[in-house]
Amino acid sequence: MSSPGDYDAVRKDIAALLHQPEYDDGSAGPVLVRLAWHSAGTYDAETDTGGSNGAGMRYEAEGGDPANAGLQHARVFLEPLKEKHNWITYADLWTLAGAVAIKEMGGPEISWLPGRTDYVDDSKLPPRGRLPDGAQGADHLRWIFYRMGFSDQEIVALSGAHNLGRCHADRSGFDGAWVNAPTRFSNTYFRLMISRSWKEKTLDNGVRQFVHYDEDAEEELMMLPTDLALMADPSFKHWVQVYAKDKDKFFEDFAKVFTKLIELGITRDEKGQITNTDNEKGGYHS
Ligand code: CCH
Repeated sequence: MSSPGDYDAVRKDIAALLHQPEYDDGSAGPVLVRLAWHSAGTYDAETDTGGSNGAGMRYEAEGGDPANAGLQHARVFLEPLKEKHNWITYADLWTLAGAVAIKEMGGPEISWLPGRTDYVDDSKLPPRGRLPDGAQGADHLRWIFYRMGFSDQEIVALSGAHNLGRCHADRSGFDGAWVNAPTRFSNTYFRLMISRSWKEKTLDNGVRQFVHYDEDAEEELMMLPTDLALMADPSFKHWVQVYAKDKDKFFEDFAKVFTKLIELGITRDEKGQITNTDNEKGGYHS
């Protein structure tokens, strides 16, 4: 147990749980970052639905979306922390875990504010299909990310998270990691995108992705069709080039845009208190 509001105690425990020698590349970090992103990336600005508030992924309607396959691993990693610090909401814990994981893996400091509730408003449950499909191209990326209010520059900066982790054939159907050191946050993803030649490959399961075999690497590296769409579109490509050259600029922009992502759908007063959650009206609690 910790005292309610002791987020530093939670941060410490998140940092300590990242080391998972038996899991993937030895770290829970990448899948925690993906959990934070998918919890928030359902937001729709026009209807003000979706977003990290509410932690709807605990329920089948959202958690069972095929786009969220595999994220139960992230939730299971965090469950002992939720028990220990039972005053924190899932919505805060998931977003904080992503922010702490990025920093612990060598990335920038992400500014994070608490206050999300686990209250789910049925009328605001996001429909499935709001998360991006890796098999698509630039138009799809714009359709998904403009809906949340992101610009082309922000789309590219956010995509840089693919410097972390890997695809799992039994989760998304895609397979492999984007970079050689997938638990170290860097701009390598952008550098490899530009400097290597990527060949189309159809996996045994029929899924199409792009691959490059690097002599220094133990395994073939990969890119999704959506990743390489960033190179095919002039406006996106500009930012890929900027971030490939300038790691500090990437870190700075990534930190800003990740904070924006985990704040989608949340309005705060000048003290930072969330003003648009209404626990009294309809819906249900966990
Ligand atoms: Fe992603 N991502 N992502 N992604 N993603 C996958 C894995 C990770 C897309 C598709 C996939 C973002 C944007 C996109 C992470 C962070 C972010 C996988 C493999 C697919 C497919 C899943 C599996 O098989 O386990 C597509 C399409 C987009 C479009 O833009 C954004 C934005 C972020 C965060 C800011 C991370 C981290 C992973 C690795 C997860 C792991 O388990 O290792």
